[in-house]
Amino acid sequence: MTYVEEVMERVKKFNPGEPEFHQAVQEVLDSVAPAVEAHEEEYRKVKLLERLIEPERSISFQVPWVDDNGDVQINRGYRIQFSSALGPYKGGLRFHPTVNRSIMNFLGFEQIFKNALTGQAIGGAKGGSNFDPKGKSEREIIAFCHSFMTELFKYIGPNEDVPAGDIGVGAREIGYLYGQYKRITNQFEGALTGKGLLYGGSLVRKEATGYGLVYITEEMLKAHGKTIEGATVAVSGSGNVATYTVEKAQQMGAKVVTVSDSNGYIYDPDGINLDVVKEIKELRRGRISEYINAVPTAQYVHGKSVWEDVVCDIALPCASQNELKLEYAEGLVERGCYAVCEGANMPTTREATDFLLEKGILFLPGKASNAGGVAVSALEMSQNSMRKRRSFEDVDSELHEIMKDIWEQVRSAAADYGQPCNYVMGANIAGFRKVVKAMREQGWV
Ligand code: NDP
Ligand code: 2IT
Repeated sequence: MTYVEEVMERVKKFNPGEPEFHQAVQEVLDSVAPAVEAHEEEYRKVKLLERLIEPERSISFQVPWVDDNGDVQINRGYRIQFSSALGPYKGGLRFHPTVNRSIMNFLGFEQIFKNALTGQAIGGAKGGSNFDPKGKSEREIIAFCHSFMTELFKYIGPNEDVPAGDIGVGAREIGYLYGQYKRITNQFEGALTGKGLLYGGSLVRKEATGYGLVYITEEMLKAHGKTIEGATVAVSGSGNVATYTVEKAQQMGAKVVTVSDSNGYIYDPDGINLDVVKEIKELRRGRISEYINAVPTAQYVHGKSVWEDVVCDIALPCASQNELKLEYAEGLVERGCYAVCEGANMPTTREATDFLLEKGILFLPGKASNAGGVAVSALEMSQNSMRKRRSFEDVDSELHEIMKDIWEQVRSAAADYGQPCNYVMGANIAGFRKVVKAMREQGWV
């Protein structure tokens, strides 16, 4: 067995029943195998891969809270502090009923390499809870967030671990979490990012993941003699990442024809009206099906994924893991799609990814293409440390530069290993090389 195969066996043995975690590790290990081979003796000796696949610290805790009926509810909270090789642990919090150890481990593991690509000094982490914010009252959300932080505060801090948002956690939840952190610690400091603008949040953080996705998509397209201007783009999801992906794609001249949620999708042949989406999702916290009340010429398709029928040039999956399956990828390619760039984390299954690469579809993996969010989180951390506030234009232009730089790292690492169009390999190797170099320079601790 090769070293990579041995370590994959180990992941499965010590983390049984964690398919998403296995999937994320398998993809990284397959990509970095050639880079590992060249240094196999050294890496085996320092147990490099065994260490990378084991979180430095993994915390799970009870989150009791009282619902509006006066009944006590209980959820499980997590914080997986995966790697501090490059800086304080950094990564989002997800509140969604599907959250379990596998989802947390996969997200925390991916975050190590994504954060490395940003060039910012941030380690990798993830956290969250199986709490379902849907249908909860404002008071219940506050009660949950306060209880969650009452335990989490012990493990975080501006130089230790800095959580942010993810699915089900936006500026509202970060505000409630931050309020409780401040009460318990008596410190007004940058222990969370994605905060409100009045108390230490950064301009552009809200937009960063979506904007960054479109910036790097354009870099990749340019390198292949194409542009997003005039292209028909399909987006899935209608949350934070999807919304600001649509916004930037439209600003850059694309026609975006879809948005979705877990119930169904909207197809608007005239191009998505983003004011309507924001009104439904950000102001009213409604469902995307309501779009057709405001835009009767659009279509709402219930119970189906965007990827089942849409005709597009460019696909930007921005909802959740494994949403873009092989059969959908086959259909997309048949209907003329030539680029897929991931806004969500691991939205494309392994089979679909392999198929798209085989077909020569331009494919950017999430750990490169959605890194703009965490990159601006790091800029928020530095503004908090300096007690400084940067303008929208200033942060946006740095985000743009970071995404161009990520593209360059991904492109050149892929080329270095003789697979010039395999950006999955490029992203994994480029991130891996940085983490390994930092570990070596710190004496492999
Ligand atoms: P939001 O909670 O704002 O939005 C999530 C969207 O995805 C909603 O439209 C939701 O629909 C849909 N969705 C969630 N789970 C599923 C599912 N299992 N099946 C179908 N649709 C689903 O989250 P974000 O926009 O922040 O996150 C979206 C993705 O982007 C996630 O993969 C996240 O990890 C990733 N990401 C987020 C970053 C950030 O800065 N926020 C940064 C980098 C990556 P519904 O309302 O019906 O649940
Ligand atoms: O997946 C991600 O990169 C995020 N959810 C953002 C993490 C962050 O710390 O801003």
